[in-house]
Amino acid sequence: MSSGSFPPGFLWGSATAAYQVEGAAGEGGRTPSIWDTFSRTPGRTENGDTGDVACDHYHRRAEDVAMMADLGLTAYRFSVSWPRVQPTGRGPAVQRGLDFYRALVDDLLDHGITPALTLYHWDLPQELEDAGGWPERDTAYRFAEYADLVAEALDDRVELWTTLNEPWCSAFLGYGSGVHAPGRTDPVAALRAAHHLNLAHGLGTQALRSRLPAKAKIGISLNPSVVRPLDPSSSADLDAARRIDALANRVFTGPLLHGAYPPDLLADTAHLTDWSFVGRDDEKLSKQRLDWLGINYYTPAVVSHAPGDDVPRTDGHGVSDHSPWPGADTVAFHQPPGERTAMGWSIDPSGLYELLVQYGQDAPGVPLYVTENGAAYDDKPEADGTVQDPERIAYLHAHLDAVRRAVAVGADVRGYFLWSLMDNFEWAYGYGKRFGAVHVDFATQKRTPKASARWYGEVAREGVLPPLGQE
Ligand code: PNW
Repeated sequence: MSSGSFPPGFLWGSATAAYQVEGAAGEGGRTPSIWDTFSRTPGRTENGDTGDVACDHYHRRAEDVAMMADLGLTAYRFSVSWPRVQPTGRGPAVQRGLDFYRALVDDLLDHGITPALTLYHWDLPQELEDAGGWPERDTAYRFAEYADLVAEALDDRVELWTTLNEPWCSAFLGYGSGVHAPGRTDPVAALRAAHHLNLAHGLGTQALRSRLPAKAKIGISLNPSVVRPLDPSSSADLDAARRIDALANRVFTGPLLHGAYPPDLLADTAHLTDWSFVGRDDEKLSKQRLDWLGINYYTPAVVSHAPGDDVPRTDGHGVSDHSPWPGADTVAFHQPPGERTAMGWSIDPSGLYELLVQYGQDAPGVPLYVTENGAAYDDKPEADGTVQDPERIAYLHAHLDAVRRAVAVGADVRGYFLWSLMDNFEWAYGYGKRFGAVHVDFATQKRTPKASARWYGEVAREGVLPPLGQE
């Protein structure tokens, strides 16, 4: 039942992001991003952890790529640190910054690993934040310029290009609840940020397309919420789900796929803003042809209508007195019963299946990639040095099976990127949450592939999901 094969040419990858793995925060001309500023501010991250050193990937690039090849992985999704390439967010590129990514891409290609490059995984140059950040329109133009610089440097070597990773997190965790950098808590700023991220995607895609060869495929990675009403027979709960669907999903897919913001979103937030920051042609500009769409999935959301504003918030987005959901004060989030990961996120692979089927229909003809999926567990090395993580194997197995089932009913899924290649800086949670297939001892930087890494490598080599219990 759970065996079955994946399409030929399916990419078996892992993913990381620059700030989470690179370290070398002050080297090569790199200046602070909003995540440097945020993580160095007392109280913002668990234990005061920062990405100053992280996995030291900046210096261990070659061995990390060799390790991926060794495991049998065929693709690698990484992000470019904007302040490494263009320190102030303006002006010419720093060659030393570009050289690191050229070398990384060369190493990957030498090992037969397909590079998938993300331009923006949350590390905005601090100078651009000082000028107003994503709530300001200019940041979208700065992003397009930066996209052009990276494209010029790597055009012939990278085929899979991503403009933005999870703009929802950038906008609503960064400017709404403030649990992510830059830590602002202003619902209107969050909505403005969402819009300028949509615009940045449009302008950035145009910049990439005019620079890159036709074989380059340009997409975006979203983290759609699978929103479930607590009581499907309650019209109030259904309306709560509709509101969250608008704020989590359609605020992006509206402009990106259909060229317009959904009217219900504008109505739900009308008491906060008249959306006059949306320029006349912006929505059309945001809608560029997508060569592929990336889906990041971890857990579904269960919501209900809750009158009154002292609703407990267990939405799994970190601790804050401020909501990441502008105008949705009467929505409560519920923890579904059943197993959870170390993040407290419930495990539900059917959400991934639903997303792939739904986006296959919403974006007809657009190939899909699962650009992130994975789980954090409290992994510890055994006395013999191995790391046994049967829970992660079970998680991956169930979610890969969901991918396979979606493919079987016609979803055009071309690859899967496990989050993450290795344990790394898990944003506000610091180094305490381990998502890696490879264990990292942060005191020594020693990498140890966990049992799940071997298991996943085997799946990648065979292109087939073995029945569970055969690992
Ligand atoms: C994603 N949420 O982050 C990111 O793309 C990764 O960098 C990150 O390490 C990974 O998922 C695991 O967290 C998210 O609160 C962070 O809904 C928070 C949320 C979603 C995704």
